[in-house]
Amino acid sequence: MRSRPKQARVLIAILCSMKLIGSLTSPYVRKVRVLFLEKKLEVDLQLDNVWSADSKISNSNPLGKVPCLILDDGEAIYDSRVIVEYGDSLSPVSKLIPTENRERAEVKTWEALADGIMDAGILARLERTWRPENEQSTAWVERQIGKIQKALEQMSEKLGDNAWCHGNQITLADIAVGCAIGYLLFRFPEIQWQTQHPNLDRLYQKLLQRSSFIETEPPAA
Ligand SMILES: N[C@@H](CCC(=O)N[C@@H](CS)C(=O)NCC(=O)O)C(=O)O
Repeated sequence: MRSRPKQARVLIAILCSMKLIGSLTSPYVRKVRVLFLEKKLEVDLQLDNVWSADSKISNSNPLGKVPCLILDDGEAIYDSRVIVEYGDSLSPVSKLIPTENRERAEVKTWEALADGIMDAGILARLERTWRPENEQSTAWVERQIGKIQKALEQMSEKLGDNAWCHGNQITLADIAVGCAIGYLLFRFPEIQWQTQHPNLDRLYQKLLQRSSFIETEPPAA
């Protein structure tokens, strides 16, 4: 077998020892996992249920949140936006965040929009699942669902008839959008985004053909 150049061996050694703390249901974790799969970067997924009393996440991330990437020297990197930037910089394979400033800002704005859907969805879900029923606020849940609806409208408008969210190939923008709308299907099937925004569905169906999205589909709810 041909031996690999020294630089490549060092890189592989670094990459193989990375560990991603996360869950199979978190859309932020999915975003990171999809990006790593697209870039053909190896990372060990270490499952942690942040909602359980025996979660160890705060030993690595004082905020108690996943995803959290642990580097080979034990340094922890969070949150998902920082991890995807780091991941994209590790390998030239399939550049997912443009380097040019304006384009980069556009892709990161798509990501912020998608993350905003995840944030609002999680806040609404926690209100329904975490708080005792008599303390739950319908107005709070509706406020969050309103944000999701507005963000979906904006995504659909921005996507239009384009094949991808930004430029003419897959970027972090598509990955983040796919994870956000996939999360809605998983936790909020009552939100009818597929019929309201057929262009988002077209994008989602295309993403679902990719092994990165297939491998990271959340388990049945
Ligand atoms: N902005 C963070 C959000 C991460 C986040 O909220 N993760 C959820 C899981 S979906 C979590 O760990 N929540 C635990 C908590 O809030 O205590 C990111 O992008 O990584």
